[in-house]
Amino acid sequence: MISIPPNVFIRAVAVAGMALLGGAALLSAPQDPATASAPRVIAVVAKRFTFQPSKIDVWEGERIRLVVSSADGVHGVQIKKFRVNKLVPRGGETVNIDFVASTAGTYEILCSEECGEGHDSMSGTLVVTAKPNPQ
Ligand SMILES: [Cu+2]
Repeated sequence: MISIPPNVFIRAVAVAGMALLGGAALLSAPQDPATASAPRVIAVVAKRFTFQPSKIDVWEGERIRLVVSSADGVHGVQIKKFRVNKLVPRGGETVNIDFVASTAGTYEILCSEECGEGHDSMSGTLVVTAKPNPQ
């Protein structure tokens, strides 16, 4: 029978343990911010009877997060093409609206909550521009 000196055994366990820790650290390493697909965050304020900004420009395929708050009463944000329809409460609390601008085009941003006399004319514009082909 081969006997292993205790100090060698301990050293082997320590090395194996560090290798495991190293592997785990690699797996949980944060993504490079340049390649992470974080959404583009756009703050929008809804107020009688406009959205500000009234025109939002994004690229086709971009992940978008609208962070919407109301400057007065309850409003709604609707972009039919991207199945967006969310209430924005009174009081300034923000609502996150996440979607992917998957198709190029010009789309209406509508208020989906009856908010007063100018409600029917309360709209904004989302312009989704196709990315130029890389040559
Ligand atoms: Cu409205």
